[in-house]
Amino acid sequence: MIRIPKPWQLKENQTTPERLYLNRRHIIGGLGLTAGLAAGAALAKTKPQSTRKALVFKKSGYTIADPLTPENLVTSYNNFYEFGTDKSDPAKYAHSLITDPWTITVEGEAAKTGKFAIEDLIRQDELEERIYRLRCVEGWSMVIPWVGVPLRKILARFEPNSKAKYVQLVTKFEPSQMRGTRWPVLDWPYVEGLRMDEAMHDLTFLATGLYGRELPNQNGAPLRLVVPWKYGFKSIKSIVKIKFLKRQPTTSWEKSAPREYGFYSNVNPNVDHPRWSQSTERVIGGGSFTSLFNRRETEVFNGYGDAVAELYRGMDLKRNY
Ligand SMILES: Nc1nc2c(c(=O)[nH]1)N[C@H]1C(S)=C(S)[C@@H](COP(=O)(O)O)O[C@H]1N2
Ligand SMILES: [Mo]
Repeated sequence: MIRIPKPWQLKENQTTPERLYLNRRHIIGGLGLTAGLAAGAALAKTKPQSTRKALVFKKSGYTIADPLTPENLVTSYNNFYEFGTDKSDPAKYAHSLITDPWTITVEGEAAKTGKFAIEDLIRQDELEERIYRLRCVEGWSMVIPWVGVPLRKILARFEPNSKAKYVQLVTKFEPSQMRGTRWPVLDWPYVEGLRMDEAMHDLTFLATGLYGRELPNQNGAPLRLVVPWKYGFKSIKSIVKIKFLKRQPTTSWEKSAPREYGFYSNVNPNVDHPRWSQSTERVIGGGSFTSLFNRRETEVFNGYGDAVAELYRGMDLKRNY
């Protein structure tokens, strides 16, 4: 599965030596910091790209045979509506989110509930890297080297009981730090959910970093979900609450447009969004030689059918979209 891209598959920005990258980041980061200091004390926690902490992690066998999306695109073309609905808004405004200290509240059908400091939940010696494609329902995708831990490892520590059939995850909601929440674009806070077997699946990942460093705020620092066989919006960012539930919870996108977004949201080229096709996707940052015009065919379950199709055996995936 591991594949080294051929030189003709690399764009200039992918071949830039790391040293030049760091310099460029340093310059961009420096400007960000100056603006931050001018804007006031709340921005003291600003994390310019160049100061993102390097993480120690083990490589894993989870990879895909496509070139990585350049880091500068992964961190500048985002969906994080709490900071605005434009793709460039999160990179501009998410620095105001204070990510340290960070507490996660665990509630519901489990033996161990309460408030936990992120440091106590995510142990640095457990970190691994996984290369997963993120496929947005809008019809674009990126290939990202995430760093984190499988969600199942974390959930198991709370000892969910037999009544726990679903997991709900909730994003931080702090209007003073999230300018986009001044508008009722979604019913804040952002909420998502998984069925217990989906949450406990080995592919389901909690990321604390990308490209070997801790997550930038715009990508969901300090902790975000990555469910590689589902549309990007399932991958909820900046998580502050985990709730074990008996019944299927509603999700932000279901609430905002129930005809367009369902609970399952599995990547499925055969089920169109009511307003557009889902059969192909635009590869952000170029993609490979074989994806002419930067487009590729969208795969059923984003390419993970062998691993996850059994979770949905007997279900009508046109109805359960
Ligand atoms: N809290 C929160 N999480 C979110 C979103 C959001 O608006 N708010 N957007 C989702 C969508 S639509 C996508 S495609 C991915 C984008 O992740 P990325 O910006 O790291 O690529 O985050 C998801 N998680
Ligand atoms: Mo998305």
